Amino acid sequence: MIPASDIDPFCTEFFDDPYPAHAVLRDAGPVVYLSRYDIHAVARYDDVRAMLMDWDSYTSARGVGLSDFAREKPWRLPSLLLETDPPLHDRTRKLMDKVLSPAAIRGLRDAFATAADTLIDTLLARGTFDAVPDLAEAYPLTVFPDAVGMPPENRRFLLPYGNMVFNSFGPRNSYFETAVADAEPVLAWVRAQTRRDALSASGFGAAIHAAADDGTVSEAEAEVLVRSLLTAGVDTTVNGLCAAVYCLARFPAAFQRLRADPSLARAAFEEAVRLESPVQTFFRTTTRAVSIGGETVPEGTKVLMLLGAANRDPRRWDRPDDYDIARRNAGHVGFGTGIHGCVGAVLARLEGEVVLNALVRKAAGLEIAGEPKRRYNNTLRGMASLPVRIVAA
Ligand code: OVV
Repeated sequence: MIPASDIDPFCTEFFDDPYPAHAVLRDAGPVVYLSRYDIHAVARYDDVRAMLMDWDSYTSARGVGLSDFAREKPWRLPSLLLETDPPLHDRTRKLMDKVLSPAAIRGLRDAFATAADTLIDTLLARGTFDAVPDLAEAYPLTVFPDAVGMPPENRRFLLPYGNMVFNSFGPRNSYFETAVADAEPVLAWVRAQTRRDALSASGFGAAIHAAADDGTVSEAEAEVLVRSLLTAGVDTTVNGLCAAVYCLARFPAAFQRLRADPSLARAAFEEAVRLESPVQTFFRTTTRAVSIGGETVPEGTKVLMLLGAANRDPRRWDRPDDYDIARRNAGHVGFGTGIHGCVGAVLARLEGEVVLNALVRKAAGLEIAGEPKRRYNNTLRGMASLPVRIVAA
C-alpha cells in the first residue's frame, strides 16, 4: 500500500517551513501519493539517489516538472540537456562537459577571485548591506555573463527569466503566473542573447557555437544549449551564495572556523548546498512499472524527487539540520547525480569558494541585521532579502 498525503509541496506554508512536511513524507514510506496533484513523491535519500541514477526507468524526456510532455505540449521549447534522455542527451551533454570542463574553469579562477575580493571590499566599506541583491545576485551577475561572453547591458534580465523557468517546473499556481508576467518583457532579449553574433569570441557561448562548425550540433541546437546556460547558470548560484551567507550568519562558530582556515571555503559552500538545497525538487516520469522500496508505481507516473528532504534525511546524515563545514557531505544530491547531475557544478563551486574565501579573509564576523524575507519559487529555495552586517578584520 502506497500511503497518500494531501501535503502541497508548492504552497506558501510549505515554502516558509518545508522541514516538518519533509519529515512526514520521509516517514510515511519510500514513496507517497500526493493526492492534490495526482503524483508520487520520494523524499528519502536512498530512494531519491536510486531514482537519479536510473534514467532508463525514470525519463526526463517527458519533462522534469509536473507537466507530462506526453500529454501536454511543453510550455517552452524543451531543453536539449535537461529534458532529454540518451542518446540525444549524451551528445549534447558531452559538448557541455567539454565547454565547462575543469580545465576551462581553471582558467577563470584568477578573474573570479579578483572579482570576489573587489565585491567584498565594497561591502566591507558599507558594513551593512542586503546579502541577496548586493552579494548573492551581484556576484554571479558579473562573473557568469562575462564567462559566457555576454555584453554588459541588461544582465539583470537573467533573474526574472530564470525565476520564470524554475517556477515552470511546478504547478500553474500564482507563483508561476506572476513569474511569467515578470519575465514576458525579457523573453525576446534572452532569445537574442543565445545567437552566435551576440556572444564574444572567447567565452562558453562561442565554445558551444564552435561545435556547430564541426557538425556536433546544429546552429539551432547551439542556441538552445546557450539558453540552458542562461537559464540554469544564474538563479541557482544566486541561491547557493544566499544559502552560504545565511548558514554562516546563523552558525557563527562555523564562520570563525572558516576564518581560522579559509581553505575550508569550498567545503563550507558545499555544506550550504546540502543544507539549504537551492534546487529543492525535480520530477521524473516512469517508463515502466517500477518498484520503489517494494511498492509498485505504474508506467507513466510523475514522481517528485525532494532533493532537499533527501539532503536532510536522518537515515543518511548525522545531525542533518546542522551546518557542519567539516562533515563528509560528498554524496549529497543538491547538484543531483547521475547523467543529469549539474553540468555547471564546477563553476558554481568556484564561485562559492572564492566568495566565501574573500569574505572570511576580510571580515571578522557576519550577523543578520534585519528581517530576512523569503523568495517563493516552485523549485528554488532562497531569499528576496537578507540584511547582514560585517566588520573588517
Ligand atoms: C538544470 C536546468 C534548469 C533550468 C533549465 C535548464 C536546466 C535548461 O537546460 O534549460
